[in-house]
Amino acid sequence: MSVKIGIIMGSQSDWATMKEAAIVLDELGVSYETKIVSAHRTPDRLWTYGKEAAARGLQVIIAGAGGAAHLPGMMASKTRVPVVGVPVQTKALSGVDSLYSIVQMPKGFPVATMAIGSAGAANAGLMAAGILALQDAELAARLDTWREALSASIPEEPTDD
Ligand code: RP5
Repeated sequence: MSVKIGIIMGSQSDWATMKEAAIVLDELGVSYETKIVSAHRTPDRLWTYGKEAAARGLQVIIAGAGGAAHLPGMMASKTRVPVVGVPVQTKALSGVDSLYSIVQMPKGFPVATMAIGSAGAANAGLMAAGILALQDAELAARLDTWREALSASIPEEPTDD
């Protein structure tokens, strides 16, 4: 069966953040592929990936990038496969640059933009799983269990430790 989720990122340096999406998908038993696809350094790779995405059976693309983070938006311009964008935190501008680069898409080419950094990457994994769960009852059950376990792990009262 073809892989349904692509996790792409602009650089090897993004993997420390983007692996949070992969960790969540591992926990949920969802397969995925991981690729470095840079809008600026490997534009031909971006174009080919976007051109082939739907025909290859991808159903969600999680795209993370930092700084002038054009990868998610450019990918959304090239494929109708839903793109979930992750703004990677940067040293110079703390990821606000990434966020603004990803979130302000023009009408017609949406990117579902997550929070800056690792929480955003983890949530991108959950968002992708939730989309697939619409057509996959077993995954839906695993996702419900995952969410219930997280809720159950939250104490009712704070402690000093
Ligand atoms: C972006 O530039 C990448 O997404 C990365 O977040 C940032 C820095 O890349 P490196 O210089 O670390 O390769 O394209």
